[in-house]
Amino acid sequence: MLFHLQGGPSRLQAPVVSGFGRGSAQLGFPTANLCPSHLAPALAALPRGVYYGWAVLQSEPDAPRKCVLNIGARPTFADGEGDTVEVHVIHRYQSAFYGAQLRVLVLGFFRPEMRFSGVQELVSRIKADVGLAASLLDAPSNVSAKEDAFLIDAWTE
Ligand code: RBF
Ligand code: MG
Repeated sequence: MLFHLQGGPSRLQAPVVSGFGRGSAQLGFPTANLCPSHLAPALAALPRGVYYGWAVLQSEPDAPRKCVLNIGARPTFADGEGDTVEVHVIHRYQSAFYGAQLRVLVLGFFRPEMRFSGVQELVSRIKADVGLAASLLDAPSNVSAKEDAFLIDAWTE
């Protein structure tokens, strides 16, 4: 189906590290930055771009949440220090979760990363990404992906 990853879902698990603090403050889309060194093999199969899937926090293992991800260098901003893996969980959390372990089942690719002419243009596009992810993840095949063993397996660190 359109948007689905060619070789099936990708599975990412890593601790959340601190980012630039910009996602939340400047864009209104907080992102959990995943520690890239934990992800090397999985990332090799994921070109830079925007993806969607399910995210589970170790502290709430029974609550998969819809998410969008950006993998890349954030070319809209000048301070790109190499690639990051940033997950925006579509849920209103009360606080940041640095240090937490996060699992992400990446189901599909939306678009390549782009350089926008300004923050407003980027924010509008992220809103569209989030809306698309929210509705695609209600499709039966994506809902059933919540049962993927990777998401429900016991957590060992
Ligand atoms: N940054 C870009 O420069 N170009 C993009 O196309 C882009 N797409 C994004 C899509 C989503 C769904 C999210 C959550 C982030 C995206 N970002 C993009 C990254 C954004 O610039 C970053 O989250 C903030 O700068 C905080 O590091
Ligand atoms: Mg972030």
